[in-house]
Amino acid sequence: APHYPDRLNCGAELLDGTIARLGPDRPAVRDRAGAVWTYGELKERVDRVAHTLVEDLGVVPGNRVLLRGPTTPHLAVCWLAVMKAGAVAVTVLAAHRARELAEICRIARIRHALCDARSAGELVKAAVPSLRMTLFGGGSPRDLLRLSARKPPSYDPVPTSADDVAIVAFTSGTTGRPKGCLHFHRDVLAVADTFSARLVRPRPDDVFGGSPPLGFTFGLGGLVVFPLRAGASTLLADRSGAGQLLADVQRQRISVLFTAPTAYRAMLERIGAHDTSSLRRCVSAGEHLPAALWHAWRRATGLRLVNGIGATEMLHIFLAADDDARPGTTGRPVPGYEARVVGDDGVPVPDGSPGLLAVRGPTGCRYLADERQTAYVRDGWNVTGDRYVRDAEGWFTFLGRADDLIVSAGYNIAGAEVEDALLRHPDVLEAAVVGRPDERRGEVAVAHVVLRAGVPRDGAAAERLREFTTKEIAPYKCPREIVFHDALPRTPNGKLQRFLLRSGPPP
Ligand code: 3SK
Repeated sequence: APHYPDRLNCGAELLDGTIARLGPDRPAVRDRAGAVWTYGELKERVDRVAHTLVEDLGVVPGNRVLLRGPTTPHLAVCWLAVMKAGAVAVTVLAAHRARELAEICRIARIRHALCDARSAGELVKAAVPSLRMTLFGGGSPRDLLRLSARKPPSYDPVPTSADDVAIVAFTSGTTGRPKGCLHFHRDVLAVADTFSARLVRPRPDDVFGGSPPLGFTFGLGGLVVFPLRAGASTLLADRSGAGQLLADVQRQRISVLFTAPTAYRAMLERIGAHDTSSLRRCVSAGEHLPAALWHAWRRATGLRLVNGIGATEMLHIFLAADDDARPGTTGRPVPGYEARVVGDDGVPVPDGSPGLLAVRGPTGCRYLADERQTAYVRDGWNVTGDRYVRDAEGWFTFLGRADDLIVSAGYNIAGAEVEDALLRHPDVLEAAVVGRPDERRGEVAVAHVVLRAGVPRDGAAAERLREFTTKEIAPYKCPREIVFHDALPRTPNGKLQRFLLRSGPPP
């Protein structure tokens, strides 16, 4: 695991530290319109904003500052300025609605917000008592970046302790009640110095890009922390689907891509018309990556997806596969982390037996004032709520979320396995399998399926899938019912909301 000095400011390390190593003239951030700021230019903007935060807005070290907006270089400037000022960034999603924002502000006791002018409406509606809101990105004379233009171009970063809180990352999981996860300055660098340095292996000439928003730590790491730590550049632009992602790869010559399996699958549908030859490393996380998709991406691009699983609680990816990937498995512990499979009692189970994934390493879960802490961290191990099996060679295979296990007539059915089988059928674009209470069997498996464009949603399609799955997996695992959807319900982070499929009528 990496070691850091007692005094450490991650914002200063990512900017001033990188400039000290590689100079100020390398490209740092880009936008879709073609603007490119060098490291020197980025640092100047960040330092001017840090002056404004402290001198005009009254931000003091330790204050929690809400950051909200679509992915832009300006949002990254605000995040870095908050870090350098020794305050705590609480980056939320542009997709969060007023009720969610009010709850996050209440839990994290937020008094300052920096908000992209386009995302201000819901924050105003949230009516958070005594919140001081400052806009950026709107082009108005009150825009934070304009207000900062007259400030000095250099700011001495607050000498935070390595163990001072740098960010509070909120997760709603897939069930609703938000939890704030505290991460220190050293944690922010640790995920760059473990997962990124060891598995992504970025170079200063890389161009990073991808879809996760900066309010999801997958995006904060992949699109801000990892590129800046490596002296590379990053495209910071709002996404709207696979076509845009492919166009960005082609136009901006993206070499390191971060996105989720759903987006890789959607990109494959239209990849033919695009030049993806700039791609060098493609990271997939956020949900299970089926083997068929790993192979399809390899056939289309010649590249092996770097698959991984992370958690907001752990800040980033802790289990991943390098070029020696065994498609269908998630991978092995990222160097610096340990992982094992445990029973409900926390005791490790033998290889080959299913159980709960437990991990420990340089980052870990610290919920902000939440009683769920004791369930997540047991004996120093973070129990992530994912069901896994480890084989004798140390490869970890995802079986589903712990609460997604379907128990039917005494048989355990892992939803992920049934989904993989469905996804191998050429008609299927997306699949989610959940349990439904059943008088005779306790539960039965119900498949929620999005068919590929042009495939009629009729009885014949359902029959084809039924026949196909009985050939692919044991009959007791096959879905008893197949429901077709236009799209599956997902959180703003792209996580499937299985509880909505379990509980209600089709979305
Ligand atoms: O796998 C995830 O869902 C995740 C969560 C937080 C940070 C990074 C990742 C990949």
